[in-house]
Amino acid sequence: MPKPQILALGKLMPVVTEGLQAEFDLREIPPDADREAFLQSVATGVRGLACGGGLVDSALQDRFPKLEIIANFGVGYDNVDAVHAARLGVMVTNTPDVLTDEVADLAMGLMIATVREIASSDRWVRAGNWTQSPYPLSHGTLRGKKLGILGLGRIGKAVAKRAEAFGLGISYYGRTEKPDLPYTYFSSLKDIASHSDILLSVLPATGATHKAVNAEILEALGSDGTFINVGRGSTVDEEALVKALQDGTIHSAGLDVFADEPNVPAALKAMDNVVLLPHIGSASKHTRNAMGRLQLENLRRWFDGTGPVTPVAETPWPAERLSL
Ligand code: 8YV
Repeated sequence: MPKPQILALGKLMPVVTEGLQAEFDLREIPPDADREAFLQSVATGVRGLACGGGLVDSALQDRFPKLEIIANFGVGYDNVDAVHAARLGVMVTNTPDVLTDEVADLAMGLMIATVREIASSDRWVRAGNWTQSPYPLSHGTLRGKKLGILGLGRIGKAVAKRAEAFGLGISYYGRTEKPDLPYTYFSSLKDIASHSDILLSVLPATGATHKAVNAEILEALGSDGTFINVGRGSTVDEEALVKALQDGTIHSAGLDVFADEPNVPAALKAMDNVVLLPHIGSASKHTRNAMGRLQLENLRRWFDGTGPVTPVAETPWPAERLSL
């Protein structure tokens, strides 16, 4: 039996490439090749896509008549049109759980770095300012503060658990209330923003969350408020965020994700009350390797017939397809 043909899209972790080379007929777009011509040449044979980034929209999916599975690297799969895949009967998998704690750790670090001005203090020392005078007292503190978490999924819960240990009052916003959890629920984004000192977003990118954090929400957060984002950049109106930071509508922000990565607005780079990270929530060797192993395992298990480990909600397994 010929090995199933898998097409690599974007950059894969070495652990994934090595596994795919050993166990599958792996096709990679040569760096100097004409992408279109290459895709055309493999289109009729491809049964699986291993995605390390890039859009897998309906048009791309339609090019592969034998496509069975799209194995995405990352818990977020907004780059994949999973509804279209479901209609085609194509399985979509992601890499949840293995990155939860890593991202939650980073969220806490980013929050503390922003509120206690760690990055700007570091710049202060390097610039030689300490020999002239002590660093000014930080405007913010976590002591006695209220944290509002947008999106209490796996990562949001892991953030909440850590924040409890820091003594923060915790509330959350999401589609549904989770009565088994000891945190205050808000069904309105504006209400949780008014209630919170720090608003921390783990929201995924969906039609419903697009630019959900807008001027009105930032205004509700208020002039002492801090906004932290480790979810997706598209969930924030970035122009409104820049303006809110510039005119003091909110106090500070810590951002790991942006609307147009890797491009970060110059206005944000110019501000000292903003901590900017290059989307590194899950980016340790340990965790990225674990994500890679899970991506590979999804492909293995699909093709050996035992079923994917982590199918996304739109393509449940084993089960009936969602009726779309
Ligand atoms: C990754 C992420 O950086 O898992 C996600 O959804 O945002 C990150 O862990 C990204 O998917 C890698 O391309």
